[in-house]
Amino acid sequence: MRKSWSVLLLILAMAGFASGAHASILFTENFDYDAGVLGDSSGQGNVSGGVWVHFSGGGLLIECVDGNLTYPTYAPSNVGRMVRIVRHTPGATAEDVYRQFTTQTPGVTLYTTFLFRVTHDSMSPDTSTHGQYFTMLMPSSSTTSHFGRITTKMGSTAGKFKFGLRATTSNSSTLWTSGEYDVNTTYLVVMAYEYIAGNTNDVAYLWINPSLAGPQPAPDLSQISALTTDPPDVARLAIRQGSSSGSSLVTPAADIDGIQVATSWTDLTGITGQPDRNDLPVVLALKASPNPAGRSSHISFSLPTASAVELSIFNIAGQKVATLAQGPMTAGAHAVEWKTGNVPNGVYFYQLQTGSRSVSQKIVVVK
Ligand SMILES: [Ca+2]
Ligand SMILES: [Ca+2]
Repeated sequence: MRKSWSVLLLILAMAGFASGAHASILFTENFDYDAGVLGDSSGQGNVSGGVWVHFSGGGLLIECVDGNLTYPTYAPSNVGRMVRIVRHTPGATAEDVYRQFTTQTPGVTLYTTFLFRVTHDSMSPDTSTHGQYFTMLMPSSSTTSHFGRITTKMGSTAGKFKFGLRATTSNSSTLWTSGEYDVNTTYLVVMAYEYIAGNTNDVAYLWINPSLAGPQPAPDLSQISALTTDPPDVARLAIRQGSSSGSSLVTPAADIDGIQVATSWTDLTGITGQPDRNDLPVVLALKASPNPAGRSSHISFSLPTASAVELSIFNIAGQKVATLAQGPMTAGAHAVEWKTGNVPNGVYFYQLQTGSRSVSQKIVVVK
């Protein structure tokens, strides 16, 4: 490659990065941390380096543990570890943590997606009104105002459970999925919170195992907020362990991985390996052009240091369909052509792996 092209590509790559090519993705979390306590602030450590903030409870802690959750139509993820919520007895003290993101004001829809696996069938009974919630959004200034609570309770038979959605604590009912889901199975969960100026008009939506490949599908559940004063802003995603004293209302043992918070449905690709910490090398500006691709597309990226890389293409079933580059590469800008050949039209992911880091993006093929 001529030097002028290298410089141009580097400039383009840096410009794309600096101008917020992924501005609508507020954060991606693969739990690329050491094993240990995720967010506790009272001496047990904080493997996230303060990215996750302890705000309530103690005793049973939310921990980063070995292993990853995967789901076929989510971008291939094998990055870092996953987080574990520990099942606990009613009334027990357990930890709650949040991760803060850029403050959002009315006029946006916040999409939260993650992989979720219940690992024990002891949880709130099917007769429970609200079950116990394990994740929600919060404002920048409060940990007691909650939007888009996602909750679980047992199903009608052993080994099954239901997902619930409650738009806000002002809503008297929790809506429940008609379908029942299996313990020890990984599900793709998407919750959207449509944040509209004015009171009692926000809407929460929930999808279980939606297709991310096309336009936003009809939700499994939706509920209009009954909140009579609009939230001042939305800026935190919480993971929470809940229990009510004297009852059996508890969050189940569960694992969570691959969290993404974005402001559009089309960004929910399961993009992995976005920098969780500043001290790890990152890949800048992974981009395909043109996208949608016809007969070919050029995939460009910039390496901050010389690295062994692997650039691969996956279909939405998570099967590798091409390896475009494999081996050592110099620091700086690179571009690799993908000749789409005889792959069918559809959605694919291009993934760049450097050491323990992996970054994926969506590409559409239309020939
Ligand atoms: Ca992970
Ligand atoms: Ca509103």
